[in-house]
Amino acid sequence: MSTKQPNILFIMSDDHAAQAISSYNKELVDTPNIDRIADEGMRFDNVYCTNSLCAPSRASILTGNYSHENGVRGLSEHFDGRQQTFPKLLQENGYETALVGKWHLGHGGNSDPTGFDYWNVFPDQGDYHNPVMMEMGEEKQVEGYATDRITDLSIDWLNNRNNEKPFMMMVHHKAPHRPWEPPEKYKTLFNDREFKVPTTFNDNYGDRANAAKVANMRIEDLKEEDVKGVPPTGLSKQEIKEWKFQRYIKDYLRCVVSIDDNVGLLLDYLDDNQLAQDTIVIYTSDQGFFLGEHGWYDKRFMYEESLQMPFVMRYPHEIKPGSVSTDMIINNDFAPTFLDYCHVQAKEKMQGESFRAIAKGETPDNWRDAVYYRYWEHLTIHNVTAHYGVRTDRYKLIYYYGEPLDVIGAVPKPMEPEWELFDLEKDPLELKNEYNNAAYTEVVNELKDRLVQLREQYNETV
Ligand SMILES: [Ca+2]
Repeated sequence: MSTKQPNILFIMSDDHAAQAISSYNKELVDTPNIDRIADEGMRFDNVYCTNSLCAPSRASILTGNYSHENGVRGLSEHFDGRQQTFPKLLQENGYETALVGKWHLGHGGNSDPTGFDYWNVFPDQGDYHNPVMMEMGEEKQVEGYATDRITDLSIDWLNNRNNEKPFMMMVHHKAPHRPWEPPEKYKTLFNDREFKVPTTFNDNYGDRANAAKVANMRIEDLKEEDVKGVPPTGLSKQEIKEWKFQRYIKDYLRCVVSIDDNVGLLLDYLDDNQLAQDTIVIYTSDQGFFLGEHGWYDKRFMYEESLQMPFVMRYPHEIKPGSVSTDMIINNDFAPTFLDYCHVQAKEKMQGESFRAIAKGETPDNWRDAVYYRYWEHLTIHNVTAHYGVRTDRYKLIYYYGEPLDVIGAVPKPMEPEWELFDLEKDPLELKNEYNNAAYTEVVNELKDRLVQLREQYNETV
């Protein structure tokens, strides 16, 4: 084990589904540079977001805590930077720290980034082309394509950092978030390719909760600005849906290819500056995303495509090249893990746990066997019903409680509560709700008990 404090290079994109990384799935797109991190380190196959939405996931990553603890339950709830975060703890313990790219946790008051010696972020979502950025609070327009410029700015900072200190840098891409605008050079990439639709593309939500039926994130409803054009005349409803899917997936993947190129530039930088050995490199995304599965785009649901975060990590001192972990990890675990690697103690206990031992291939005996999930933002933009649930290695139980509670922005329209149970071994695509199947009564009761335990463990009272 290395006793030296390592550097951390944390690269996170926005809405990048694991399905669109070739280390996870060879069918869609080649991402040789992201794959290189996995090949030279570990690929984590069961990393889960605890609230599948941009701002809440970012707040959990910084604090190591669930949304109700860090105060960011939905997109309209701003982060209070006075609370404990891992960048602040590292900064207080000798690290030089930086953040470039998407912040999305509010501005002004106590919401601007804290714990960073340097920050340069988009106001809110940011733009793909010639974005305005806030450098330490000062607005400046940056010429060019966001993904490229974020990388340039990150490399500039690395070149000018204090070489006496270890560094922790967060590189947060805006891509491949809606409206999926690729760089000029990739605008025609995949033009001659027809992508296969996912197996569940024509899901009719027949054997599921009402929540799936009423969600407003269907491929056929993508707007003209999303697919950058109107379908040719004379197409059937199904043909229009398939036409929109091709437009959507191609732009999404063009954005992904550009991210992968830029990941490569950062890896080259580490090599060229003899930093690769002592730097922990992570590539992840703030949550998963539907790429036509269940006929959807977007996220929010506790279903697999949205719940899973891609996560690959390289650290030559401790992680065996080409290793794979299937242990259940949550985004709350990132902060305690980084502190563990850097030999820094949190002042207040975080809800996540360090998975440093897992990365070494030594899973602790008492490692978690269930994950708790909570989506709070009831019926906002995509009409997804508020829910919470538990996932074990085989089952997933979801409770759509259907209340806005006091979440800022949530819609004050209660929905009839309902449950879903999926047997992931028999039904990995999550098409059949087994909640009312008598054969699963015992399973349901056990999972309900587990849900109560987890809610108590994490101090969730509503
Ligand atoms: Ca996101």
